[in-house]
Amino acid sequence: MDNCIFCKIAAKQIPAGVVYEDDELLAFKDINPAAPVHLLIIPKQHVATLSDCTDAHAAVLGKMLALAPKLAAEHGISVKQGPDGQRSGGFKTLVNSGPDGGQEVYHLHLHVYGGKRPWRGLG
Ligand code: D5M
Repeated sequence: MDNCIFCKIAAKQIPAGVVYEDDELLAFKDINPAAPVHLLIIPKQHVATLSDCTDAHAAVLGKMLALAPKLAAEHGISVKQGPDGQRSGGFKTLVNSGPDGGQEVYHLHLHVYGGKRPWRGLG
């Protein structure tokens, strides 16, 4: 899509810190990280917002969510569980949708945040 910054990243027209790529998805480092690890997972095919998604997008949405724990593992932010059952580590996933949802870039993206807290502006 013309003038979509994430389409341009997907098309390699502008640089990004790409951490994963396949036929359908791209993941890259957020340019303005709010946490020590802050990644964005996007579909290569343009869809502006989660509100535009239909049942036809269910597979790619599932792939986006399924990629998050794989990237989390690669970046050292998986949920870990000790022998006593105590969990540590972990990450947050977030999709901002529309103005009231805080969306700034209108190409669907899944944020993945993790690392030592506090994180900027995130609960
Ligand atoms: O978040 C949009 C996110 O996109 C925001 O955290 C900054 C990030 N961003 C914007 N431009 C770039 C480029 N060029 N590379 C990497 N990251 C970028 P939202 O959910 O729409 O509020």
